[in-house]
Amino acid sequence: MKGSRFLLALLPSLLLACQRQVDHTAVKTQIVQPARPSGKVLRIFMWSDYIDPQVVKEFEKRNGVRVVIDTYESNEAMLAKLQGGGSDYDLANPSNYFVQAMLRSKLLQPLQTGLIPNFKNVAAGFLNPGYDPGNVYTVPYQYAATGLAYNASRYTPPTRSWSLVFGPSDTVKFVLLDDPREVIGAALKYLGFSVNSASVPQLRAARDLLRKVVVKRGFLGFDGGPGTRNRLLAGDIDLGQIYVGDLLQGAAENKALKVFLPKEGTTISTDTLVLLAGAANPVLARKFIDTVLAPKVSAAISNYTSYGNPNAASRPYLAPLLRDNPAFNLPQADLKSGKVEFIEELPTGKPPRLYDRIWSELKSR
Ligand code: N2P
Repeated sequence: MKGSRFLLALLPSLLLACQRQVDHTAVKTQIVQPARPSGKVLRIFMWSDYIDPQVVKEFEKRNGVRVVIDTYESNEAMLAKLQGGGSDYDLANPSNYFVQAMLRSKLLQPLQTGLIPNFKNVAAGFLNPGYDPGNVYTVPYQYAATGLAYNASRYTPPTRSWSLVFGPSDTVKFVLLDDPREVIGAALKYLGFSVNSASVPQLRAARDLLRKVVVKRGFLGFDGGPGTRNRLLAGDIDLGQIYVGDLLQGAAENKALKVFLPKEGTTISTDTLVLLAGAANPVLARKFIDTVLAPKVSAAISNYTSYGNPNAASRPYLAPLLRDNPAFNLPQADLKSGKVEFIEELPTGKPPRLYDRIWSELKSR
């Protein structure tokens, strides 16, 4: 997407959606005969809990290859590992706002979408995004907003606000995402600022707020999406900041898990698939991207993960939660208010350094 686009009109629907269970069985992918094994291994570095394992198995059988997927729970962890070398992945899965940083680090090679026939299925609103003009390096994979989740069997939030965690009260046990742009972004939103603020006074205000938050007795630390979901399921915490899809995966298991988008607004991001510069198997990697962009496969993935699907051709195969809910369809006309705001890359220089300093300080407490 170019610039910030927003979802205010979609909030009520998403709130409703967040209370519903996902039908993981709605779309079945086709079972295929195994091809002769080629000995090839496709290595993918991906956000955790972000693909239907059945899709991976079928790709392996159809192509006679092995697929190895290693996972991460933040863009920072992904980039640090790839910058550190020593990994031999073909594909990675950065969020929109990390694509340019990967390019600057010379980690990417052009995808050549002309070699990926199913690229034609990408919905118009996700084509030619500001973070990758012309889709030279990325295809959109899935997207999600971030919310506050709770286990209704042990806690009823008195308000649908970030004040539950950022306000002065210290009566609930909670965790925040182990993700600097999400945590600082949520604090900025709570204070009425943009999640992409590059204003030093605004960032200092967010820092001052977060300094008070991390010393609360109820603050039980930073965690990833799946970790937060599991702590909610186990009843270890009352509340957790979480990527909505990760929570909805838990809601399919336990109806007491609920999530809402706080009234002050929140973040959203698109996660992409990129071909790494050092890919050993670029042809197979493109084939994998082509497969996940096939309408039924793309739908099967999102039906399994409960994340937003940017594939126009998959819509007929999406589970009702994803197909009929405008929160997962991003109508362009509704993307304007700024309440739910796409995280974007920060301008280079002082603001990113301030984000880094705030995050190091918070994590060292
Ligand atoms: C998957 C989390 C992906 C959302 N577990 C992060 N943008």
